[in-house]
Amino acid sequence: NFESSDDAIQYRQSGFSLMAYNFGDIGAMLKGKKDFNADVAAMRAANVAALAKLPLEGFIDGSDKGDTEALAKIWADKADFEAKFKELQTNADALAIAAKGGDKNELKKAFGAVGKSCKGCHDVYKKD
Ligand code: ASC
Repeated sequence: NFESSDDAIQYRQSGFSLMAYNFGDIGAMLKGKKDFNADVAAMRAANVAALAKLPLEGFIDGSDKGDTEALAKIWADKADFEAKFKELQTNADALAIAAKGGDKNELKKAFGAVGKSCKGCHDVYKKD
């Protein structure tokens, strides 16, 4: 278990940072900002799927206080927050499968779905 709210905040933020890096790299390839490499995309997508499983654990009670952009609404509407997080995990799993499949159009669609999950949650539960 976490020793403190700060530890929990650091844990979840680390997960989000790693996810953003791996997801962002797929985006850069899909947007032509760098050469597309299907093997790299599949590796990145697998990372996103694994990383999407982690941050939820860090949203412990009381950790709305501290160096965090998480809004108190997360804890007020925890069931909805968790449902949205599960949706991200499902979409991230689908992203990993699509990337492994090698069809770039399927990858684009799956990438869009994950991005919507990120934004959908940020719009409601993250400070802007
Ligand atoms: C990213 C990232 C996010 C999401 C979001 C998608 O790469 O860091 O938070 O995508 O911008 O809308």
